[in-house]
Amino acid sequence: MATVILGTQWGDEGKGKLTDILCPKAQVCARAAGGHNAGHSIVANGVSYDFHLLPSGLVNPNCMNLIGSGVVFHVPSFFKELATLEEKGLTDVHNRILVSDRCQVDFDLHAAVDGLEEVELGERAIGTTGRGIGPSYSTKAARSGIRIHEIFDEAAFERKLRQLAAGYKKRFGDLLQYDVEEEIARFKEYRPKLASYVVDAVQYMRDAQQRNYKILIEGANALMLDIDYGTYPYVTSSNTGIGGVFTGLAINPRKVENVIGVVKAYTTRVGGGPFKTEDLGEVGNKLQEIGREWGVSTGRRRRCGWLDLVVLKYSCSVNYYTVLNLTKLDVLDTFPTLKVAVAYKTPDGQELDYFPSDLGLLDQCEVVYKEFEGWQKPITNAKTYYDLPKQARAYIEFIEEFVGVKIAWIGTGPKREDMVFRT
Ligand code: 2SA
Ligand code: GDP
Ligand code: MG
Repeated sequence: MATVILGTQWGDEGKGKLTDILCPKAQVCARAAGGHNAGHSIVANGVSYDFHLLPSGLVNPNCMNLIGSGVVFHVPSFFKELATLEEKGLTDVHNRILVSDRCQVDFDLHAAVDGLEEVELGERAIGTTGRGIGPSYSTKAARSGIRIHEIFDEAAFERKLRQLAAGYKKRFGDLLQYDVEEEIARFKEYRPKLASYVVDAVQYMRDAQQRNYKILIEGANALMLDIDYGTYPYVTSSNTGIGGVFTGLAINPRKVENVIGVVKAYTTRVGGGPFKTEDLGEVGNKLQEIGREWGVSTGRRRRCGWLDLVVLKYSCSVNYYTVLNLTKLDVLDTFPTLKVAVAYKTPDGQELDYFPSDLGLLDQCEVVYKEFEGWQKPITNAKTYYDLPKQARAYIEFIEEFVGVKIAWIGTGPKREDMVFRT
């Protein structure tokens, strides 16, 4: 059986923390999409761990971890991240991580191109993480990308990489600061080191499912950054929603019993693009400071604002979450009043209760808010649902009713223990 954990908003909802909490029940923790643009922070046993390319299941000593075929794989980040986790005291990490041989390789070439494409966009820049994610998925779709298994055919690998670099050189000329021969030399070192982690992930997943292993799939980024369903073009370049799970991992769809949507109790977004409830004043600053809203991979300040239930309802309509995890509710502890977006009003007065595909129309809309009384007391020590103040419960129950999906977990602090489970 499998459980999928997905971000419902623009990322950084706290997917890593829930993955860590559910891992003891799983034999395999897998990533299906994205790359080292993800940033998942976990606070466990007094230590804080950051994950980018690797699955968060590595914190759990009994869990095997798989990087699925839909991931774009940056080789130096893989080794660096494993070394950092070891320095922090995680043991046996090298024996608990496997990588699909069908993953596309994310080269430093792709990162150089990512930067140049952002410069070309000027004011309309996406605000990418600069990790080469867009160019890696572009070369994959253009069929000029290189997969992990190809690394091991040295001559063909070198020919393909030189060809890829030459193509980009034609487009960007001297603006492209990239030495393909240096990258080729680095791969001579990576090649033997990488071999032991690489598997045929289709076979691996089939065996795991035949053995009835419990599989936990850790989503990266979030639905509003999905290449098809997000705020295009201000998105990442993978399917971050439920679709990406099936293309990125050969999993039997009938085995997926839970799709958990992780929802931050307010909204954040890093990078450019529409964000209707963004608050550029006191509320936004307060959420940013109390919530410690900085990017885990790039250290960028996250934009902040109230919870947007139009977004959440739309996210439910694409991903069909079976339950939700509301996170960071404690960040709202000191606010006397809270607001949530319940509709968008068009210039002709029509109320939209759905998220429009047309960003031009979205831009013209005003947000319709509903206000709530704040609870104004700390909730971090709550152990059960009824330990939460009644105003917090009213907030939770309104969200649940609005989107029609049960909130089964409530995050009340960054630590593993800071989670209220509701039966
Ligand atoms: P990219 O680099 O091509 O995937 O960027 C495209 C857009 O996707 C956004 N994006 C993210 N948004 C939130 N969190 C992400 N991960 C890191 C984190 C980000 C960081 O957990 O904090 O450290 O800055 C992430 N990754 C990609 C990105 O901001 C662009 O809007
Ligand atoms: P992810 O990308 O969805 O895994 O989320 P990130 O790790 O990028 O960002 C979430 C941040 O909030 C991390 O620093 C977590 O430690 C922290 N966090 C997660 N859940 C909670 C919570 O319920 N309360 C508070 N205060 N922090 C939380
Ligand atoms: Mg994150």
